Amino acid sequence: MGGDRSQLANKDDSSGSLFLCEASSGTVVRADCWKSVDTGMPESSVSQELTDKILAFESMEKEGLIERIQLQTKALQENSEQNLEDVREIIKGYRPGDGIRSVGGICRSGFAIPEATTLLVVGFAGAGKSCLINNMIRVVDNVTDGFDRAQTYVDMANGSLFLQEYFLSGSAQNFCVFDSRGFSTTNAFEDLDIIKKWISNGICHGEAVCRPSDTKTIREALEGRGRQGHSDCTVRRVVDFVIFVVDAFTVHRMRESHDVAALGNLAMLYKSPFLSFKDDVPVVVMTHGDKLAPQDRVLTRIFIGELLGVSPIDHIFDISCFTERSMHPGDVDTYNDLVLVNMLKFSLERADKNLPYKARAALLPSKICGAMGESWNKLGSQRLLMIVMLLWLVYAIFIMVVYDWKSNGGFRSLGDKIFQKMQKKLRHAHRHQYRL
Ligand SMILES: Nc1nc2c(ncn2[C@@H]2O[C@H](COP(=O)(O)OP(=O)(O)OP(=O)(O)O)[C@@H](O)[C@H]2O)c(=O)[nH]1
Ligand SMILES: [Mg+2]
Repeated sequence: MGGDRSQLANKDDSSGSLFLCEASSGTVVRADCWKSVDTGMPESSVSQELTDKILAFESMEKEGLIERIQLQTKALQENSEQNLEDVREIIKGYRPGDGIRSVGGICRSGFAIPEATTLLVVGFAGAGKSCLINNMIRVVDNVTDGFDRAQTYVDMANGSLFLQEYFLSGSAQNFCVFDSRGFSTTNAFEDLDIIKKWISNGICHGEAVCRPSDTKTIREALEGRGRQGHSDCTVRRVVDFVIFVVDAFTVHRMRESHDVAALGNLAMLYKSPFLSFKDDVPVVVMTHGDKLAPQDRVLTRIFIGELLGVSPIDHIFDISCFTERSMHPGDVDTYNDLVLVNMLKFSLERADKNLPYKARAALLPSKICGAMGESWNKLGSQRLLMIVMLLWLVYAIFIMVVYDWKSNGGFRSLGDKIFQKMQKKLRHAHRHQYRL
């Protein structure tokens, strides 16, 4: 089903930069709109703005935020084991569309609910996307080995080159996560084009992700590694929500060295309108935090929030990924795993919130049901009680009438009466004829 959801746009985007497409949220979006958002300004003023942002961050009052992050951490650490179990159960029992609320006069049946909710994991090369997916499998399936299904790379020059779909077996086939090729730190425009294609056309397992600037070695790797299967036989899925992975250690270094070009690319990619669903921007997962001193880790989280324009407390999930193939009891960090499942729960809720509506014609039954639901809600409890009592009264009268009628012979006696009347009329007519 995922493949035929109506909002998948026409694959042909060769008409140039200005085209219209229906994003997964069902909204028509101009493909060139990020240009006015992020690159409308000359490059030098963008760099200046980022330098100013870094300087402003250095002198910014951060104590309040640091304290709130520490409080949040402390609250999550308390009873983390039980909470982890509870959220894990919620995720395992998740069904697509669970988070739908009736809005705009449309109830649940008016939404195009997918067979499986699709979460796309994106981020720079080496940020830890594949590793995060392995950790999702580990935590949701509650296993200590056999979770390293996505290939991770130590060497950033290598890396994932294909879109790969993963179902977390604990969640049956109700939602899947897609691993993707990492963004390049040098050519964000190519990545913006790739994002546009993923969101407009949908994504499918095994699809190669090529860039025009790919070197001969990478082209050969794409060809060689992709030899076994063709992505055109796999289901094309609409992206329902995006998880944006950011390497805290690299961002910390970029900030310290005032690497405005790389930071600018990061912000530009994050702010691509194609990654957002109406007003919901991608959830941010901050990885590699374990490589930083605790103070730097919190500061980097706040800085990423400033750079991307999101709350470091509610919108950035600080998850350090477990990087080995199997886990020993001493390695378990329930707090970290709780943050991970909370992030998944948040993503699934946002995905459901932004599910597109069905086509206009299919909406009528849902509108009727929505209107009925609304008028039902409008009725006060007293009025409702009166209606119920009235209905009972009507029902009681009906039963009494039927009982009375039945005890007088019901249909049979009525038939007899009609028959007798007809006989009488016939006899009368007969007599009248003879008299004449
Ligand atoms: N210390 C630490 N290492 C991590 C973390 N997350 C990932 N890594 C390591 O970082 C390296 C890159 O991780 P990957 O998951 O392959 O990164 P990726 O984003 O999938 O990279 P591409 O496939 O190239 O786009 C691997 O060696 C991981 O083990 C983390 O939170 N902490
Ligand atoms: Mg990868």
